[in-house]
Amino acid sequence: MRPKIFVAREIFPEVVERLAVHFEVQSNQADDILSKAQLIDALRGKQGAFTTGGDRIDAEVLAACPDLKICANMAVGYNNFDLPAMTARGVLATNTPDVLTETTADFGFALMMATARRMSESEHFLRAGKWTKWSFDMFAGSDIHGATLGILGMGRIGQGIARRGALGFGMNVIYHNRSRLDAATEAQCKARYVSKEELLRSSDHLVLVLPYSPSAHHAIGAAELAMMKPTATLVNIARGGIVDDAALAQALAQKRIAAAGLDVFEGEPSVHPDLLTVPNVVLTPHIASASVPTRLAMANLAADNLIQFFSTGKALTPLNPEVLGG
Ligand code: 8YV
Repeated sequence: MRPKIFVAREIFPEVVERLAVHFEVQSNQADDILSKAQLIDALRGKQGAFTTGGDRIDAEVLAACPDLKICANMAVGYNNFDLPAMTARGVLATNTPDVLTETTADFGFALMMATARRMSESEHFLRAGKWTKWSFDMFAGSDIHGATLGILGMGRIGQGIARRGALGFGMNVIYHNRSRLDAATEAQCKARYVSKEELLRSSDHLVLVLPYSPSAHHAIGAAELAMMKPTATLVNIARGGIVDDAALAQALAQKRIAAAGLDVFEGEPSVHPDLLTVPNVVLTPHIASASVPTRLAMANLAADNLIQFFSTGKALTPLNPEVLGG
């Protein structure tokens, strides 16, 4: 009998077709947002799950779905998984690293530029019919070239942003990370390791690319924002919850920092109402990895993990390989 899998959200039809060659597939192509009870109902009796970042797999779901052997996440981040609970139950978790690195770094850099050069704010002004004359300081922002780029979280995507800044725009790149990079990688990225405090105090443009974990919750709050330059910009392409959105909205309203660019939000898809009313913020709906080729590569990698696992007992990008045994 073919293994049964559930695809939790709508994905590319050709990827569902690929999966259907190997599995009995139930797919949420209607793209309904499932409650936990509905997710459990759909996963009961399934051996595999194709999930996305919004599908929470926790101890309760695992206990209710004892047949589940693998959850393949179509995302590099996996804070929707309770990984220790999955490991304890022998459920394999996989993610989609590497295939989205450059696309996401492109977007982080673009969001930083849009923020520094006030692109959203000025477009709204133009669309509202307010552009009646030239003026010397109309939407004058800050420069990217030659500025100090700070990166908090220096994994693959952080390194991609550092390379763009240093090699493409002559930026002075500093970073802070749980662990310092080796000298060769630092040299490749032309990045200098600094303390978190120095990063906050010295960055002209600070980009957040760290994974979410409880210890990263509100890593940027009122106290951290107060250390930043009043001319600085902040970009978050990592996860909602890393920034205290209420504190950020207040800092932006009071011009304690110049501007922010946010692709991720606490409690998304809800957005803190104060962020919707401050002008000096560029807001995008969690699309940093959203180029068509990259989203297809992510979906195919998640599918490949399911196919490999059920045909060979291995996976391409396991997060808890210890459950696979020898
Ligand atoms: C996804 C992401 O779009 O990969 C990640 O971690 O945040 C995005 O690329 C999102 O998680 C949906 O799965």
